[in-house]
Parts: sequence; structure tokens; C-alpha cells
Amino acid sequence: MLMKAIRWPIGQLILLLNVIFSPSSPKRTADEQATFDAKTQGLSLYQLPSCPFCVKVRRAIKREGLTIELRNINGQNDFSEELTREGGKRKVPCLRIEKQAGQVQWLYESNDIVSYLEALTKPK
Ligand SMILES: N[C@@H](CCC(=O)N[C@@H](CS)C(=O)NCC(=O)O)C(=O)O
Repeated sequence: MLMKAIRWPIGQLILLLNVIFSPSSPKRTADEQATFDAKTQGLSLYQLPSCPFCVKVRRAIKREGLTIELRNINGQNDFSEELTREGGKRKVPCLRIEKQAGQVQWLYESNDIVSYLEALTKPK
């Protein structure tokens, strides 16, 4: 109970600071954006709104101008159960990567997720 009472205001502060110091997204033409959207089509981020590690990943998504579906594991949905069953543990953030052949990879650890996303936008 006490931990929850402490966690809540800290979570709200994180959300507020994140809004105030929000990174800007790169300016792209619709065609350029479509190229990036094609690369992120199979990606979804299992996350919680005020988790600091999730905020870090969401900021990277915005900074890189990527379109990725956010799946809140505390909402009225099956995302929490899906993450635990298929990913292996209920820990966020976790990036679900669905490859073209249909195989699915579950990538945990915010630093690894950010590196993966940054690599997507680097020219080959
Ligand atoms: N080292 C991890 C830490 C992630 C983490 O601790 N996430 C918390 C929420 S803020 C969590 O899911 N905790 C549940 C658990 O560890 O089982 C990262 O950078 O992604």
C-alpha cells in the first residue's frame, strides 16, 4: 500500500517530465515515412505508461519517428497474459518482433530495444 502510494506520484512526475521534455520527431515526406512504417509493421511494444524504462523506449520511438503499436499490459486486454505466456516473463518493456515468415521474437531490456530501433533507421 505504502509502495503504491509512493510509486503513483513518481509515475505521474515521470509522465509530466516526459510531456514537457518530449523529443521531436524527424520531418519526413509521406513516402519516406511509408518506408519506415514498412520496417516497423511487425513490431509492437508491451509496456506500462509510467514505467521509466518504457518511457525511455517510447522516447526513442518518437525521436526516430517510428510507428509502433503500444500494448498496455494493465489495460482491459490479454496483453499481460500474452507477454507472460509467449515472451516468458511479465516484464516491460518488451518488443514483440514478428518476422515476415511469421516467426516471433520477444526482445526484453530497454537498452537492447533502443539499440534495435536505432539500427532500423540507420542507412545500410
Ligand atoms: N532492466 C530492465 C528493467 C525493466 C523493469 O524493471 N521493468 C519493471 C517495470 S518498471 C517490471 O516490469 N518489473 C516486473 C518484473 O521485473 O518482474 C530494462 O531496462 O528494461
